[in-house]
Amino acid sequence: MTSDLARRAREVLDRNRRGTWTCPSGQFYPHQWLWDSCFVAIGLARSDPQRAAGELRALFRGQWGNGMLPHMIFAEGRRDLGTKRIWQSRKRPAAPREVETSCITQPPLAAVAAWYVAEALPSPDRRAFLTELFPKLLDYHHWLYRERDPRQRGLVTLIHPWECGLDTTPPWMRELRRMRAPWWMRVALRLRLVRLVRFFRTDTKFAPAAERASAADGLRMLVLARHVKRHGFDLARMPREGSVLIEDLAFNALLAVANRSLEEIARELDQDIEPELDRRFRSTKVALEELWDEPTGQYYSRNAVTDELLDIPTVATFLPLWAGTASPPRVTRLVRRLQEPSGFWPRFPVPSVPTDARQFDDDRYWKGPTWVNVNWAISEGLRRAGATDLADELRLRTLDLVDRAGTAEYFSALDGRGFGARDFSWTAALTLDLLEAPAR
Ligand code: 2M8
Repeated sequence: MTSDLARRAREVLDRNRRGTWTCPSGQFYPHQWLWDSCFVAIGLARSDPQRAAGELRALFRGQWGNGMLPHMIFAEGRRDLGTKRIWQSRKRPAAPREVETSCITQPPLAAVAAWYVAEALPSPDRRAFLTELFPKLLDYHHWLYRERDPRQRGLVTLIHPWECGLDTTPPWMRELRRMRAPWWMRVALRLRLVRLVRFFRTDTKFAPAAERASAADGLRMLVLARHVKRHGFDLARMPREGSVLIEDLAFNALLAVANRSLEEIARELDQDIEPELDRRFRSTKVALEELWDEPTGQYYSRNAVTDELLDIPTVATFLPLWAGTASPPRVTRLVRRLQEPSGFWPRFPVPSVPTDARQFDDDRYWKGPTWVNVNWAISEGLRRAGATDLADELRLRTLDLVDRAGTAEYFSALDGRGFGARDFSWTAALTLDLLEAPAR
């Protein structure tokens, strides 16, 4: 399987290459996405470190004057009926002039990817690359803490589910359903007119609607995007009532990992992280553990307004393993939970929602299917927690899944069928990393 799988993965990445950057999928996702490009860079780091470095440099074309890295940079000259119109970034003073971007962010993996790539670069290039990226990465982390953790709780608050990467994950969708919808949306939902939204969507032209975000979830996300826009995409201006403000588990766990990468980069460059930022980094490690729920033995996201834990189980519960913040008893419980066949360890683990949960949906986007990027992150976490055998088992099972079903966007956890895009870049890129992992 190995050499053929690697060849197929490389072909996908070559087909999706757009000059210096790589789109997630030629058909479905023609633009540049933040965490997708980070995974592409990680996957390419060892086989093509120069392209991987270019992929990350291209992300900083979109960096805003205030430090934010946007979740999307739009490809030049692509007709885009839907999303570009929502943002209109050029109307924002802090947005870059040369490219159009979205006005929200996505999981902050840029420092993580930069460190993976740097480790693969020959030493003179490595230093130049890190010297160039370090101040930009610092600006981004400063923005995250300044703008998104104004109360200094240690956790960054997200203002839209598109920021969390696990877009339609059940806890977020439950919070969205609680939001008061405008009258026209209530009418549309009642009369089931939301199905009309499908006419304006491109994804359902390429994949069965059952595999994508439901029309109702999609409409609620658009309504929330308009709400966020009315408040300048600015957390400080957003009303506590009527907004959906979440201290997201996956995002903050990945932030803790990224903070550690930034510390590694600083050490490599003989630089210091200034004390104020360093204090914020430490506060995140502590605050992450406040998201643990002892009775159920899981981590959850938290509503930033009510302080309620959003107690629907999802795969995000395993990401703190990579952050390295969990105590040994918590690690033991998580590792045991991960291996339950009727929950997170069916035939093709790890489902985005456990198979025994009411919310589990075999083929729908982030509501059940297995995703390669999450498996990859969990396997990094297991390795860090010392569970190397299980990490390796997950690695092999993930490779087997891609070998059977191809480089799909996501897969059935029950029977391994591929769903969504078939030429998906992070599946291809991380397959390369998983194939090479024993050498690390
Ligand atoms: C999905 O999100 C975009 C919006 O950002 C979409 O639904 O169109 C998510 O899976 C997200 O995590 C991913 O980065 C993006 C591109 O692959 O697609």
